[in-house]
Amino acid sequence: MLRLLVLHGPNLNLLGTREPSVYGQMSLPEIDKSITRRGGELGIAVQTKQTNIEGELVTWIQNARGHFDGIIINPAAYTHTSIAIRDAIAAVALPTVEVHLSNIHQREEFRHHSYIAGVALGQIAGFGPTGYLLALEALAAHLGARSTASRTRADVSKTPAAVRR
Ligand code: CA2
Repeated sequence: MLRLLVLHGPNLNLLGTREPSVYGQMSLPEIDKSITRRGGELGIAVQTKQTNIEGELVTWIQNARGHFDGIIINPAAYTHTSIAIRDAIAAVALPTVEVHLSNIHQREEFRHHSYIAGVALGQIAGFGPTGYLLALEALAAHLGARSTASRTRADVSKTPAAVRR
């Protein structure tokens, strides 16, 4: 069973209580429930966590190695400031999808740059909470394709060279 870690950054615990015109009406516990439910349908074990502290995100990313197959992260405002989170993602080398509820590229100039995008498998922005479900599907497809590829390589290497020719 695939294991994915879903991380939410600062202020996302306020979802559903303020700024519904930008971030929608769903609360974070509701979003987490829908991610976990979709994970169950896809055969993925999901763990979700939120923090307002940058270093905590760094530690959780570092500790993901060996416990998770991939990471989904909405680093919130740290997207635009955190070299530490970028370095942790690069160091842990787990496929990571960056998610934003809003379309950061249509918003203020300072939100257009992401320190995370360069080390992420991909970025999903502007689809609200559905973005997390799309990220689940994307990671499941990526990891499924990778394990099929490594199985195929293993099968090939077990086949005697004479048969392979
Ligand atoms: O669109 C996103 O998901 C963001 O990551 C959200 C961050 C923002 O700094 C990024 O540029 C884009 C802000 C999260 C704040 O969440 C709130 C939720 C409710 C009320 C106030 C803030």
